[in-house]
Amino acid sequence: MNGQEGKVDYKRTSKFMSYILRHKPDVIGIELDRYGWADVEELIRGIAKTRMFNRDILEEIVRTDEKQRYAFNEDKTRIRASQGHSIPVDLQLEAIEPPEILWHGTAKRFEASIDQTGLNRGVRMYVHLSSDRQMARRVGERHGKAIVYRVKSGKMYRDGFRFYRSANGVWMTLMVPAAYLEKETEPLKDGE
Ligand code: HQG
Repeated sequence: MNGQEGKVDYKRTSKFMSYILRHKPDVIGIELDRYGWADVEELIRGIAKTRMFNRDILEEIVRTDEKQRYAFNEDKTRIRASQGHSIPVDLQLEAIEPPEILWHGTAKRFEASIDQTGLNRGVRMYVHLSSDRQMARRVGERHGKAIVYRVKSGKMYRDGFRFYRSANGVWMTLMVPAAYLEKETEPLKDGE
């Protein structure tokens, strides 16, 4: 394939892009710089080796992504993922004060472990938290039957933990000790 044939599967291509830009740029033989940026031309050439891909498709994916996962630099010669990395990159985010409460959705089967050791970042650079409880539930449902934790982020901040907010609005911190977690038991009300 030369990148011009076949039908475009936007969802799968976007997932592949996430994988490249967050975890494994070497699958298409490219490198990210220390800030997580990939060269747009290199990315296009690399992805087009195995599937229909070109600049228009890339721009469409970036523009329509429901979580705004990708960001171009100013002159659109470089692109990066706004969060979710396992590769250690410097997203040049400043530590800022979080809302008093943030949310984390996860799988019910992780509950016992989380209750013991708190939230760990696992393979990613940060634990990801949401300001939106429903969004947290959806994140949890990716892993199976979901459970949602209420994170006392304001208290954590006052106790010296650092928080960052990604370009697409995801809150991030290195870890959440169990003492700052409460289980969300109330059913969702309209508008929450
Ligand atoms: C869990 C998506 C056992 C943690 C989302 C999570 C997010 C523990 C899983 C972003 C644990 C890791 C990240 C402990 C944490 N014991 N399990 N002590 N501490 N865990 O996918 O937060 O759609 O790496 O609860 O929207 O689910 O890809 O993290 O369930 O922002 O753009 O270990 O990915 O964004 O799973 O998701 P993940 P996550 P995208």
